[in-house]
Amino acid sequence: MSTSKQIYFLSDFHLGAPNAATSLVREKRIVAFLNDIKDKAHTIFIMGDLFDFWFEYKKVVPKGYVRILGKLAELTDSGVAIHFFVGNHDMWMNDYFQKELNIPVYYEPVAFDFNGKKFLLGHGDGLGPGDHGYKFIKKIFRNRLAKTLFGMLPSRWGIGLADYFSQKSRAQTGQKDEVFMGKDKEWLVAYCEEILQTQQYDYFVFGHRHLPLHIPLTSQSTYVNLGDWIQYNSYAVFDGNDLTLHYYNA
Ligand SMILES: [Mn+2]
Repeated sequence: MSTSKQIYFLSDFHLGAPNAATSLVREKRIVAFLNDIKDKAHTIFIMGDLFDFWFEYKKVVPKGYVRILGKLAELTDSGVAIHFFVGNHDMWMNDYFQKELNIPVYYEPVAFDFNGKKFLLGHGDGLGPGDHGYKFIKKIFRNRLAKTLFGMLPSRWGIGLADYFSQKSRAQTGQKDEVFMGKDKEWLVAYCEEILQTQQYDYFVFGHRHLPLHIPLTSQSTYVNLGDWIQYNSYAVFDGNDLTLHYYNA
């Protein structure tokens, strides 16, 4: 890897929420950011919740989002590698990103090695202790039959239903201020510390928390949370040696 080319990490755009007009402003900001980094980026990781809701029917994808999809296509066409981890809001991805955008899609945390540093990457939902209610729901949503049945609904109902639940979960999508609970109470810290018992990683990078965090776990290991693009416009950059948090100011 050339050290002049950087690796970028960002997550939690929640495009579509809370409404088309507000989402479009955010989408344009993210596209402007991607445009800014396109010559500096070797690889870009989008770490989940790109969409507030996404469902791919057999022959049809949801309307909208053409600016960001076009920008992602432009970047991969020009040789920037882009990887996507599904979040809890867009776990119902199929092969559209792979086939149309040449972007691999991951459904679970994955280990990567960059310039000799070990990374564990994931969206971050359902990891660590507790949160049993969500873990149960995640099992249902990840169930193939549930996805197939949802896909059999006319898209007008399916997307309508999704919009309804999206409205209900609006409180989850950035309307409330996330606060740091302290290192002992952050469940992703607990998850990282458990992994470190058996395996060394230099960096753990997750989204989902909607709060930018850069937390040293040991002298050799750091947990970074990417924040979001609703409130923070935050992202992380690996320059070949260090992973740092930044805030985009258009
Ligand atoms: Mn999210």
